[in-house]
Amino acid sequence: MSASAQALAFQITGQPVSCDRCGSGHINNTFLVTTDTGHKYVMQRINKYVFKEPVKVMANIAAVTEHLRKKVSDPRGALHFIPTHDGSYTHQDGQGEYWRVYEFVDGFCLDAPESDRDFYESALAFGQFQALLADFPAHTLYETIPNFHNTVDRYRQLNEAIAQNSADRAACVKEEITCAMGFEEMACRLQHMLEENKLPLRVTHNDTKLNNVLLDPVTRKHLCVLDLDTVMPGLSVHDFGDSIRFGAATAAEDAPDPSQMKLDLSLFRIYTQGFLEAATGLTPLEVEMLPMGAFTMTVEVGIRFLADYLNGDVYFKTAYPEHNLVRARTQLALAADMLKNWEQMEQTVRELSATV
Ligand code: GN1
Ligand code: MG
Repeated sequence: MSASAQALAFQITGQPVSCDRCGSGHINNTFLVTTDTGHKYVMQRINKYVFKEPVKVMANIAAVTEHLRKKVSDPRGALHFIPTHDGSYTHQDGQGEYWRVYEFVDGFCLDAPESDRDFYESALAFGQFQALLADFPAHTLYETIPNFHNTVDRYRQLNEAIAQNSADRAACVKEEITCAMGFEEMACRLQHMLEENKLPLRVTHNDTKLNNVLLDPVTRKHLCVLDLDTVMPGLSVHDFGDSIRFGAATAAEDAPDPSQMKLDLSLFRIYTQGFLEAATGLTPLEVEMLPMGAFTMTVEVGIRFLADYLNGDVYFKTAYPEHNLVRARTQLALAADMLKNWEQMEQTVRELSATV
């Protein structure tokens, strides 16, 4: 059955007249559905390989968006999911695939900041997201991907992928493996601090890429954050860090030449400013660990791309055979550049936290 036919399972207004692929996520398939009454919806097929329990993913999202909706003054400030005719937030089709639909909001997402202001807006969006959810009962959320940002476990998975070598690629990535192992001790420090209760568990987004922020087409101010699949208890410094990894970089996540990939310290400063302004209530240690969050998220996704390459590209969508390897190299290059700029990152955080 066509994608457009799936929309009929939901309580949408009108009959679908078009259903076009959109979005740039690495996991789900996204469509824009327009109906004969002019209503527009975003419909997504949830990736079952990644999300083993889509119904729990949607239970988390429904609870979180409901909480946000009560707090935001602009209705565009929280996604509005449409139930099926049976009153569920997921529809399972004849092939066993899971679908969901939310109200389209006119806005745009960026893969790279076009101005300092855009990036600052994304910092406000993710900082505010965390602040608005500070009083959400974190224990009621399902852990939809266990150990999602447990970097120690991500290294375990990398070692497993190396040992299994199921795609017979390990011999070609020795250099990348050595580089990744060199970062291990430092990249695992935050996880140890969490286990020692030095950092608080909060409700976090966990996938804070710039392209997961919707900006207003007229004012370019942030409207809301998208891609709520991984909203779970987590570390604030991880949310900060993933935004830096993706947005405060001089090249795209999958730039083919890793030598082009550096940390942009000026964008680092702008994001830090916005995040500290909006994510109120961070502890002094959380603030101090912000640079570590950036390094950790960069290494972590680097080793995830590397492990997926070794496993034969089963997790992330890829556009060509070496795509995951290219991504891994570029992320490891960014992590190395962060180490070169460590003192400046720490200095920036110290300076801005004293004034915000
Ligand atoms: C995936 O869905 P998307 O593209 O926003 C991934 C993130 C990675 C990111 C790397 C559920 O995010 O964890 O950081 O790719 N999401 C999941 O670009 O694994
Ligand atoms: Mg996304």
